[in-house]
Amino acid sequence: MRVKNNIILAMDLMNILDAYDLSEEISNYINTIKIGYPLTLSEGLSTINIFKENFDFNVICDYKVADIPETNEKIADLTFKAGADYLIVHGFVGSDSIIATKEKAEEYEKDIFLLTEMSHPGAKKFLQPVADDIAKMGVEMNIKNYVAPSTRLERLSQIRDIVGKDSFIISPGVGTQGGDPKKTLNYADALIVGRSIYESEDPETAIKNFIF
Ligand code: 3DU
Repeated sequence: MRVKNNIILAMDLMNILDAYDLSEEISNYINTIKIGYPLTLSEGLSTINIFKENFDFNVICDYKVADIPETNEKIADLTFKAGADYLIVHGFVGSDSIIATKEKAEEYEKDIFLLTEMSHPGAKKFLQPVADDIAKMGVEMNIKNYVAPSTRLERLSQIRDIVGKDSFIISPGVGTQGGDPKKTLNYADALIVGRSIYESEDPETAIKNFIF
């Protein structure tokens, strides 16, 4: 995937009109957005196609899928059918659950991102101790795309070492959560940025702070 300016906008707005206006304002600077539960539960899966048709964005659906294989498969099917290019899947549920989403992605000629460690403080307790193993499992499964935190650069660096230089890492936590965008790009291929842009009075200027 080619991510323009190495920035993925986390579109965590609660209505499509605001999201559409923001997209118009900054579409010269980005070509990839991440949609999560806030927008999808507010406005439905059909929002995906609005961004595809009007802006030609790559759309990553951040549904942090974490269920049994049969349910994961249904979630993946609905998400890719709705037009998503990528689906973010939790790693801690194990390889069978991940395979279910990966195979479904392949049916649509799309792909998944494997979530290793999260960026918030609470992730240290349960997720951090197993994150290296999740990344190693991803490598064994031939997964190419990963999510890893910008808020703990030593962890991001370690995960990069495990998944290798040819894997694609996207990293949340820069800006509002405290991660340093420039240093993050020493290890990650693209930044995920939400509030620092969409809560700004001037999103266009805000986005420029993340372009190096
Ligand atoms: O903190 P921000 O507003 O820049 O948004 C970060 C986005 O990335 C947001 O959608 C959040 O749900 C997602 N995310 C993390 O912040 C941390 C993770 O480990 C995984 C996803």
